[in-house]
Amino acid sequence: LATFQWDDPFDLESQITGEECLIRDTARDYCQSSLMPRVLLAARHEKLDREIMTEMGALGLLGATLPEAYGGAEAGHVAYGLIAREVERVDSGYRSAMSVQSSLVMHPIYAYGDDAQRSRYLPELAAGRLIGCFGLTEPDHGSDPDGMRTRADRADGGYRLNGSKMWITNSPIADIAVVWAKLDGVIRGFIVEAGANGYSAPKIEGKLALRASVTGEIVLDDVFVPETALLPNAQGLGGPFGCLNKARYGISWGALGAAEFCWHAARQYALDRKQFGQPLAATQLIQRKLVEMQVEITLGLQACLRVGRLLDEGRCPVANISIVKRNSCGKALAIAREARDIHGGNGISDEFHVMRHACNLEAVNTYEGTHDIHALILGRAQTGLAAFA
Ligand code: TGC
Ligand code: FAD
Repeated sequence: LATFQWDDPFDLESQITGEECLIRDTARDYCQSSLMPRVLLAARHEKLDREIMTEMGALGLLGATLPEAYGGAEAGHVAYGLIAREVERVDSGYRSAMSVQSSLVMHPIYAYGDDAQRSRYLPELAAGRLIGCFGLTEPDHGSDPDGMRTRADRADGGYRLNGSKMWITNSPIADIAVVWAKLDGVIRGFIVEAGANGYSAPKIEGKLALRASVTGEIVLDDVFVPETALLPNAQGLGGPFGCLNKARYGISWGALGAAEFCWHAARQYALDRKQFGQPLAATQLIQRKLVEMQVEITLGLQACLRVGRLLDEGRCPVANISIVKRNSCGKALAIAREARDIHGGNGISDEFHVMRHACNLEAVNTYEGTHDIHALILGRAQTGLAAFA
């Protein structure tokens, strides 16, 4: 009889290739030895160490799917997902910093940029020597980015940008921003360097989630950018959404990494903690909670793997990404809350990490398309009827 492995019942391990396994192990070793020891104070004091980006860059964890010529590792989507899972097992904020850089900054420059833009920015971004951010959301336009007010007007030798972006991961520390703005009424992408006159990126203070990640605004006050700042190969909402597809997919793995941490921590706590003369883990209620975690994580990881393989084969409908982004985030959030409950009073202490994950996952469930927006995307894909408005 085959043995049952409680933390990998469907043997995910045997479904990934040797190369994927190596990339995963590199990410895991780094995250456990270097990120885990720092995260408690980083989250407590709302601080992202700048060096984390160069450390990740040195290990090939930034822009991992891009060609080696641009500093990437030419890894597949599954490998990228496995990296996100390991980083988010430590903290969703660290995964945010990594996935914005990879999927929302490097990907559009690679996919929509010209050779000069690729050569100028991608190797520096891959090394983590440059940090990027992605400005789509505005104060009055979150779920409906098509309504954006940020605009670009033609000027001598380039464009003038006016508008503002809100809730932008990395913006206060970013060297460049990929900003989406309407030019002649059509959404276009611009690479804006942070030193440009009229550009500022104030930090948003007081977050109760993703405290180890920096979030800010982008204010564009008549910012001049040269002709060469325009990404030539993206027009319309398909441009930013092409980037979101990549990031949402990575989040689907990442959120389950956070959930795995919470599940394992809850199991160990329940085995160690005795009440009424027995371990908490010996009670039916606790066992049921642990089993729900196991089942959702096991099924969820298989779904992520399947979507990753379809992406690698170039035959993944975008609705599939909504299925896994929505499922992973919703389930991970529920698991983190339950894990916090199993930890009793200790669960509210940052030293046990589970409440930090639960708070983070509140944000992860909201960004990159909220849980309900993904339901509406899927509802439209199933019925042909759009229920947004
Ligand atoms: P809709 O009519 O659906 O589409 C307009 C155009 O866009 C194309 N398109 C896509 N293309 C590629 N991939 C996708 N997933 C696409 N979805 C749509 C579509 O084909 C169409 O193209 P065309 O050429 O025909 O014009 O547009 P809509 O306005 O009805 O969209 C509604 C909705 C709800 C689907 C969409 O607006 C949406 O997804 N809203 C959520 C917004 C969102 O996800 N924002 C994320 C901001 S970035 C972020 O949160 C980063 S957090 C990072 C971190 O820290 O990790
Ligand atoms: P809203 O769109 O106002 O939604 C509020 C509520 O209404 C939600 O529950 C939503 O599901 C619901 N709702 C909206 N429309 C409908 C509808 N038609 N039917 C039913 N319910 C609806 N954006 C970027 O561009 N770049 C970033 O790097 C970035 N990083 C972020 C980091 C953090 C920490 C956070 C919190 C956000 C970040 N975002 C970023 C923004 C994020 O993508 C938006 O917050 C998200 O898309 C939701 O938009 P909103 O906050 O305006 O909420």
